[in-house]
Amino acid sequence: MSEFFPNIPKIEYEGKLSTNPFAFKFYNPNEVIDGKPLKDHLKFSVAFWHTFLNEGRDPFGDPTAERPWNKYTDPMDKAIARVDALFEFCEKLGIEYFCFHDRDIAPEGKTLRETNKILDRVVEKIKERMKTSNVKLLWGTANLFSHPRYMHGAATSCSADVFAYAAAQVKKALEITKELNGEGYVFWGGREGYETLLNTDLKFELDNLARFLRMAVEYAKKIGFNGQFLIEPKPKEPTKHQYDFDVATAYAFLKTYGLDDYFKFNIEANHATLAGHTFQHELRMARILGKLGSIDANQGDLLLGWDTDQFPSNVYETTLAMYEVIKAGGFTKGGLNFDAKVRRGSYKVEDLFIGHIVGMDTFALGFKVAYNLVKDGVLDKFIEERYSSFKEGVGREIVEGKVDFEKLEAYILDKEKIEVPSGKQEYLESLLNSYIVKTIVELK
Ligand code: XUL
Ligand code: CO
Repeated sequence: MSEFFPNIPKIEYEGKLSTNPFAFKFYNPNEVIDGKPLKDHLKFSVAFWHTFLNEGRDPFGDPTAERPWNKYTDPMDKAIARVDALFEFCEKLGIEYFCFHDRDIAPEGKTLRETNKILDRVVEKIKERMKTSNVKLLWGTANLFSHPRYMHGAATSCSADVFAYAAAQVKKALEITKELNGEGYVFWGGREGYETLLNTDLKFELDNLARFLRMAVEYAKKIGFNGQFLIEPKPKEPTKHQYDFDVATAYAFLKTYGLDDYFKFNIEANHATLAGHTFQHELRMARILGKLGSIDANQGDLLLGWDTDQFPSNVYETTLAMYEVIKAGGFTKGGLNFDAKVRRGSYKVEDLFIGHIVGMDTFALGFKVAYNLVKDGVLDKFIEERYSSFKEGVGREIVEGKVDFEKLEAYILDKEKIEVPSGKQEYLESLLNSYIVKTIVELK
């Protein structure tokens, strides 16, 4: 079998003091924590589109990336080569999952029938490789945004033909996701949104989106696909306003249309910040709703207003993210998918490995810090104390529904001393820093 990355060794764990760019410093995949190897807590996944398709093109310049599969010129040969490269890449990094859009893995034909046939050939190839590998499918999805037909959206397009095309495309994508034993299926809004309300029937588009998702739920049931359906919120880009803006908006939509039982969320760090939230906020919202399904692991650049999809390197962020995941009970049919791409200037193949290594190390360390925070219960204790006035007296009566405005007025009207505890934000921030340091120092 041809080696696409002959100069890259199998990436091993060398420990926190290693300076080898091709080694893990914090990610020791088989280290058992809480009865489970670290790899199963984190469930890392490669995003096929960024690693095997992104070539460093931007609105101002041509592709920069050097990619070994580009030696193939025939689109089908290239598609098959990319599958071999994916398996070699994952195996060298010890990554056990990948995610893809239908259009990432295979070229399109003239009709959907032809396209589906081409897709089947690549799916066969993936199945073949899976037989002798630990690499599995985390989730599949359909690309309902690149082709010009989707200029006005897919399920929310003004064209019924486009709605039908998108439906048929998702039908096929569900079938192949099932065939490859995908743990989930993602709906990212793509172009489901609007540029201007001057030409948009907002109510009709939302109704159609709900109709579309209901058909997907029904078809999944019909074919016995048991994967988790995931909505991936994003507020803008490519459209000015995306309907799945953030967790709260998407949840209200699902509730309104009676679809909430069938979906969880796939939270992407950079999408959260575009929505004006922290990554932790979106994860927390999903967690308290019981809907934290999976994560698209990346980071944005807060100075830029678009989705830069950078590899995660910020331990503070990954600590807070993994805190939410642990509190949610960990991943079941979900994981950490690196929806991240190397910078245009990082054009060598080795940069693809380094990007993933830094992302994996950053999440492994974040997990370990978060695990210690949860184990010691320091934040829980603080928060419990902060709301302790609701445990007794009038606070308890409020919670138990035993008082109303009049009773509360009678209670407070003549009270001279009003109790208000300090929020101690600075103390908690220093505690978080201490936990990062303590965790690193105690690492073997
Ligand atoms: C776009 C994005 C997508 C989804 C899958 O911002 O994140 O790649 O993850 O369609
Ligand atoms: Co994403």
